[in-house]
Amino acid sequence: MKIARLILIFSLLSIFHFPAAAQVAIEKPWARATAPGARVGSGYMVIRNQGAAGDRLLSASTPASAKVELHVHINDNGVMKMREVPAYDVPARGAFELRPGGAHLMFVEVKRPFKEGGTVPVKLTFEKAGEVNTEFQIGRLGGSAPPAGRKY
Ligand SMILES: [Cu+2]
Repeated sequence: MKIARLILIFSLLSIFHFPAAAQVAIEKPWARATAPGARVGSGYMVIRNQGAAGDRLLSASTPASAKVELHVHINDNGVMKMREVPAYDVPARGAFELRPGGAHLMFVEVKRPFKEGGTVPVKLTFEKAGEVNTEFQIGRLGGSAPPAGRKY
């Protein structure tokens, strides 16, 4: 009886220790450098979901700006506009890509300019994977691709 109970406890523990965060991987997180006096910055990455269930990025935060919003670009009668969205859907065994001209993290009220070569620590909160901490590498001002020659 006692052994059976121990086995039960251990199997329950292994369920709770299942590393949910390992289901989501962040690839090439990077942000554009910001001009002196600029109040907003933007960040990009690829969110890869290795899990069998879809997940959602619900929010992001950083000590480097007052807040971080999830933005998309939409074509409004030929005019590209940014919109805040409540979440990004990351499909099961798929990916969601943030890139210049598309979805991006908007750093609002940056506390000091983002300098090329620096990093921005960002905490991402997913519906299923929970909190994932990552570091955005700062690339060129107005750059359109992740900074080259950097390790991620
Ligand atoms: Cu934006």
